[in-house]
Amino acid sequence: MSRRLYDHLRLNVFPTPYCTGCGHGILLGAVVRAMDEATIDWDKTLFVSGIGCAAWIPSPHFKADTLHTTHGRPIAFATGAKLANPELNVVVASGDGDLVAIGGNHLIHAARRNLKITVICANNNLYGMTGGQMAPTTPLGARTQTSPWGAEEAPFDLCSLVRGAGGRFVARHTVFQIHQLIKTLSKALTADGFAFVEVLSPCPTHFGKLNKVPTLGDFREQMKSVYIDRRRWDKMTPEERCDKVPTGVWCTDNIPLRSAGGNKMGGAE
Ligand SMILES: Cc1ncc(C[n+]2csc(CCOP(=O)(O)OP(=O)(O)O)c2C)c(N)n1
Repeated sequence: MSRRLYDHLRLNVFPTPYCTGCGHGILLGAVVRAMDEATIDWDKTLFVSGIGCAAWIPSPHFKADTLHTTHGRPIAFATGAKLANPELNVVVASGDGDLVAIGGNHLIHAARRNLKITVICANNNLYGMTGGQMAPTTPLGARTQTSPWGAEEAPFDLCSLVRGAGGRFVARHTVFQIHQLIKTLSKALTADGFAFVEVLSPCPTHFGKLNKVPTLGDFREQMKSVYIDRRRWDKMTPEERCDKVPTGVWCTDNIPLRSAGGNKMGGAE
């Protein structure tokens, strides 16, 4: 990272509390670089997070205004801040458990309302901070502390969920696709509407040790084979897609708001 960017970090709190091989530190660096690339004014930005390992990305590490809130509620706090001061860049950075499990309802309604905030979801496929329990993002068959024989329920496809709810800028990358990730984050930070970026982040401590991906290198190989660029995905057959997940950007800035439905269905003019 260029020395200039260190000015945005509270260097006295480093090293981060993250375990060896955790992807959250890579994401932390990517957010700082994306802020710089998008020339966002740090003094006009508020970072909001909930509770969990990922929730520690902005606070205490960023030298910025940060709201470290309660588990599942960062989007609710972010909504209040944005409505109180629409000029503020409001950036939520937190975990999948925080944003999609306990906080899932806030997420879909913020997307539906097209609230102009940026939500960065660090998805490590489980609840990391509390010991690695199964989450609604745990892949089918994956072992966790609370699914020792493998998860029996299908996970949410977070990007499809947010797109379906009305999110305008929706994207997914792994922390290993670092250049695309920084570029996408910088676009999400300046998107004209609700922006959601899912970032697949390895958790060797809890996920890796139970699923034969014990090191960051193992995760890189595994993620490279599962998470593929959506341009490749688009050309694949349903059979080829079955154990793959597309990455990239789904931008639906131009979709019309769904206000005409009432008339078509015989509702009031
Ligand atoms: C209301 C409430 N329920 C549960 C908890 C316990 N809790 C703290 S962090 C956490 C999981 C965080 O998981 P995630 O958001 O995926 O972040 P990670 O730690 O994996 O980065 C849970 C369940 C809590 N603090 N508050």
